[in-house]
Amino acid sequence: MKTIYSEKHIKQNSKSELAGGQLIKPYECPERMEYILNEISSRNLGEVLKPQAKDLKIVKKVHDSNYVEFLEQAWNEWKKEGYQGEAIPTVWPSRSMNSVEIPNHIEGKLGYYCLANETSISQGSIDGAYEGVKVVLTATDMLADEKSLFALCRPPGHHASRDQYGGYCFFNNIAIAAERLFEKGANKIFILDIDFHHGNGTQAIFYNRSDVYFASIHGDPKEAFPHFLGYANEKGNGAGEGYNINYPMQPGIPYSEWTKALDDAIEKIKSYQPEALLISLGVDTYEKDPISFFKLKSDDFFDVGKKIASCNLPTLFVMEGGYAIKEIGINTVNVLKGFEGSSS
Ligand code: OKP
Ligand code: ZN
Repeated sequence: MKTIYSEKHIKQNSKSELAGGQLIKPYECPERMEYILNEISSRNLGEVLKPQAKDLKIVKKVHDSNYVEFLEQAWNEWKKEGYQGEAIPTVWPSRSMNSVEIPNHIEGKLGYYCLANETSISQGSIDGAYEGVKVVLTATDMLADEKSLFALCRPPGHHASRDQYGGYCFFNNIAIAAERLFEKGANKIFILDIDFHHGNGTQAIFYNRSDVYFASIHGDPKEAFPHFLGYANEKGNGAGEGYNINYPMQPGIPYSEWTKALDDAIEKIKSYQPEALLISLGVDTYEKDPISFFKLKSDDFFDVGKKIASCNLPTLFVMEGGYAIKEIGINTVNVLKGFEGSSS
């Protein structure tokens, strides 16, 4: 399987994440990519190619233009205030303040466009996020000639909605892939999100549509980020009703439990008969992940890939989370090798 990767993801190199009441080194860090690339090369997964130049106008089909313009200016506006640290919001339009006005001041804008404030914006954050978009567009355009591809995106994308960032995500890479396939004439796409966290952004973007079926297996939002979306009763709306399915799962579950949800999702894929399958591939379901609570073992990831392959569809894997850095490469490549038929 070919991998598309841009070393320029490094432009997103924020130094701070607000976690546990402290500013810590972000879990979502550039080194994650090094471990994955090393494993791809040592196990001969396939070629690693740079992204091609792509027209980025498509970003504004998935995201609101005012959101994109906000992101492009946010760091400059923050600096102009003379603030010394990275940009972190401090105030939100929360339930008791429901004005629809968008503030002018950067403090207000951050609260308007941000859904979770572990994600600091710094110089280059958005340039880094655009690299992820180039990677996913290049991979999507190659899917016509390849059975499967790996878009090694960083930063991740599945928490970003049309007009909100957070959970380390700015642009929703996998939603942009789906949009690109529609531009090229596709009629039905299935997105399966196996990251530990609910893909709230992807769900929200396609919630009213029947031409994108979204399924997500994740930590129960009662117990896990993003906490305010991802319940089993969210089934889609209007034309989209019946085309969204969530599998919230309890803390501590082993692969034997988790994979029952995967089996159910695979049945949904087979009966929907999409033209392509897009996988939000997070390996934070791993037992040693520092911010998650499932108990998948490294060897289990082969079986995940094998089951995905049983759908027999053009398949694009898009990298999302995974924070047990030493094992992130092993776990990711195990999924991709499992897809290709290996079990060790
Ligand atoms: C991004 B992706 C845990 C706090 C969680 C944000 C997690 C973002 C995950 N104590 N903070 O889906 O892997
Ligand atoms: Zn995650």
